[in-house]
Amino acid sequence: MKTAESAVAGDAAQKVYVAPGKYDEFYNFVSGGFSGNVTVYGLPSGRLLKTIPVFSVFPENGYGYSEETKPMLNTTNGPVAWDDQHHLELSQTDGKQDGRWLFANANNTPRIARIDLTTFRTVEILQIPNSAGNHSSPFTTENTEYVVAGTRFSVPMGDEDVPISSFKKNFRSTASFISVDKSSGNMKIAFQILLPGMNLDLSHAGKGPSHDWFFFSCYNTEQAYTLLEVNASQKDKDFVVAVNWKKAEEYAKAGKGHKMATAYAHNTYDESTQKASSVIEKEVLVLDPKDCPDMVYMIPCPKSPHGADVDPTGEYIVGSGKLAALIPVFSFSKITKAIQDKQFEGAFYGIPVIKYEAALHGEVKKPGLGPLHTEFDGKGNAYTSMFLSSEVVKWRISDLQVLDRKPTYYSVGHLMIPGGDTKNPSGKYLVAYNKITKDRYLPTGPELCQSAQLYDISGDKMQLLLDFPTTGEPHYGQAIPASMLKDKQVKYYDINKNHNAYVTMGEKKARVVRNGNKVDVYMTAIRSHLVPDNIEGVFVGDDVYFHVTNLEQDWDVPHGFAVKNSSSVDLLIMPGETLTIKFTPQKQGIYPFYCTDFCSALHQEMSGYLRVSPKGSNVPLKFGTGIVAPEAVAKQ
Ligand code: K7E
Ligand code: CUA
Repeated sequence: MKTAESAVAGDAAQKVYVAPGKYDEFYNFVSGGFSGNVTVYGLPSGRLLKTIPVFSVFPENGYGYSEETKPMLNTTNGPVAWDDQHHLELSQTDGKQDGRWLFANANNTPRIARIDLTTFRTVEILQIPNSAGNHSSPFTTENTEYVVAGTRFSVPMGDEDVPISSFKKNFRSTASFISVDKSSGNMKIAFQILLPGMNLDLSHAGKGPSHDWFFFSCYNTEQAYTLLEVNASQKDKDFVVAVNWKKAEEYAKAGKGHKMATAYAHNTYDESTQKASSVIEKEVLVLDPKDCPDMVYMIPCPKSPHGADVDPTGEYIVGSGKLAALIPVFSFSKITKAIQDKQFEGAFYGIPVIKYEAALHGEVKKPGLGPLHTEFDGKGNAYTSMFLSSEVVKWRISDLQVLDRKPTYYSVGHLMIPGGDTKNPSGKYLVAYNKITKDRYLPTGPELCQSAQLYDISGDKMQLLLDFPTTGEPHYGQAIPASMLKDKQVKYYDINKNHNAYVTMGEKKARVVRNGNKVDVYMTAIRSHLVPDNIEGVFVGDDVYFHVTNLEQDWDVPHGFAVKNSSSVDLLIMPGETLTIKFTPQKQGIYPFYCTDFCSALHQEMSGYLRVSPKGSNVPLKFGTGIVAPEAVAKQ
């Protein structure tokens, strides 16, 4: 009998065992789905190393609560402190991972984030206008020239007020090409390509011979706007949309686009001031395929495709119709030839549709049910997730033969091979990110844990090694050899380069300053005390800002800070860094504050008192460490 247990062979435990004190071989970045954040695991152990807050506030370190980080979550609709995070992509140089940045998408309020891999911090978030459901993102071109973001929901351009039933006339999808500055990494929307009303889905850039191209899958070319379950599943084929981004670039330079007034937030984190700022951009350049011949082509793809994956050579493009009983594989050289020979079967909204047979390398027959996503091992094989039949299917690209299949537990979404979407995959491990775990873990009430599964793919047959729980729904992941990141980590911030406006350079400079009803507390933290630790002369209704500078200059010595009854949770301040928390006391009383990170033997002593007096009382402003500092002066 083939049970889940017997699927695990005897040496699995050895293969995932990382002895105490030893490092894992890979960092695995996993999308957090509806948690909005990104988590980092070690492979092969599956040990959770870190949560990187991106699109959701994170009480553990005050992300989104501290005054410094609040602007990161700003949008044109004000602060949006949650999102649905699906896909990740590591930056690339020459089609290979370069270990500089990780890009992440927000689905619900369309945004793209950039995470710095020397600090594991979110350093930039760019909102995407003319988009809704930013699912088809963030995918990078071979040299990270662009990160691309496509619309899931078509919407009227410019948020026009129109009837929903005017979908065909008024609704459009867009593919945004976001340029990434080579040295700073700063993102900018270079242009948006206007596409017909339909739903764009997962996509990938070409590589090698197909370097200039980008391939998006799309569904709902029926253009349904209600009961999509039925109405968007009518046609036998939807499309892979092939965009020549080099041409698009030329058209943009030649002034073929039109500038459209819009609004979107661009948030950046400045390492030297340690402060995020948010700017509202007002314009975007839109390219219409009507004005730009040879820029966009459609390739018919069976049954509501959910992905387009490009193999390491750049020659093969795998479509995955989630309702299809086969996997179509397109050939880039055939696509190029079909375009030259004008082998078209018609047009969709004026965009030429290449004949299916003319673009096709071949079909993988009877691979399984519900093919979703494909990754590659760099040895000529592809691995496709089968959602409905809950399995991973390994097949050979050259002759399209199925070589192996292994069950997943259960309903696998994406697969991930480290570098599996680059020119240079490491064909050692494969991770399946699953949707359902029912009987796999100890039950935890109605909400069961989310999960990933690790397979060894180094041999002819795949071997299941490990189940490990994840945080939030794991959609996609990326993994990179640990050796590419571990020695580049920032250990602490140089206090002499701290240009935060509220930095306190040493305990002698610690002070409290009143301006009207605003009180700025310039506080320092070092093992094991806070200065000042006694503060009086603060009144009910004052806006008290605690600017806490961690004076340590050593790795792994953060200090925390929290004050009783503050709604702004916690701060976790790295060595050399300043963070600010706002507290508006509502009642008179004594408010203890303390360090929340166990930093030394005398951590429990790292605390102090704030006295809050009734509004209008005449308690003078005083602060210090147990004494009233003589220089305490209230600036009125
Ligand atoms: Cu298939 Cu959002 Cu990538 Cu999940 S998506 S599985
Ligand atoms: Cu500082 Cu505990």
